[in-house]
Amino acid sequence: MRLSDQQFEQYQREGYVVVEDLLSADEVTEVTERIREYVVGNRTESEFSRMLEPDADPDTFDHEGEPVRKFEGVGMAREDDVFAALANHDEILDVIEQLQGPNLDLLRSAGMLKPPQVGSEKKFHQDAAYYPIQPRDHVTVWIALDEATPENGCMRVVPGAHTDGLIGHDAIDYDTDITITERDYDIDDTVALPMEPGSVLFQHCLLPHYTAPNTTESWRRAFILAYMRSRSRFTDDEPPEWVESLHVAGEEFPGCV
Ligand SMILES: O=C(O)CCC(=O)C(=O)O
Repeated sequence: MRLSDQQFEQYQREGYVVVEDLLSADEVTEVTERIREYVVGNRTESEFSRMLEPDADPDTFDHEGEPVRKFEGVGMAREDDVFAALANHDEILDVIEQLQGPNLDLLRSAGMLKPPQVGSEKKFHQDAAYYPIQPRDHVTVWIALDEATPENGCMRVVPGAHTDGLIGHDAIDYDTDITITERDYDIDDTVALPMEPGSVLFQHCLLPHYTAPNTTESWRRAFILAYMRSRSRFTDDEPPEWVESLHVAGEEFPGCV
């Protein structure tokens, strides 16, 4: 799998590219079902942190564990066979290698679930702001597991703004939920990226993006993977506790992340 010249140029110029139908329907079903097994407690072998939707009434869901907004942990891709297969997916890694070179570490593995009606917004942010890492060019992979639409909170990006560098962010309620405060982006600055299940967005870590609340009756589930070059280094002496990495391809380098 290779991005065409046009797709590669779009990634460089706009900071993102969507590859349609990269995952098969069976792969999408497998990942979606595995997520559900964890959120309802039928599986426990993989360690991850979970965050519930603040406005959800658990009684209105088929299972009280369902109104999870996100669950996250690089360990998921180490310990769970389905998430490990996804993190090592040949075609995803082909594109990442084209963008980042052959030596790769996984930086993030997360299920991002916007439940019907109560799925909340994710405010404008750059993924790079969460990670004190140089070079600042890791790639976030956002995999649609359901049809993602403007109404249920598809990804919205500010095209080309990754070239502005890191913009000031502040924490909203806690350190792991931050938003851009140095600029006043709104929805008119964005392009909506509706996607079918199995389509995959490759996004530069400096690209500002936003997802709206889910106001529909259907789920908007996505899976996120993020990859950096194995030669990346932490810029802080003590990186935040949520930063963890897993080597996935090519060489490892002493002293690097
Ligand atoms: O999937 C979403 O709604 C937003 C996810 C996102 O932008 C992130 O976690 O960085």
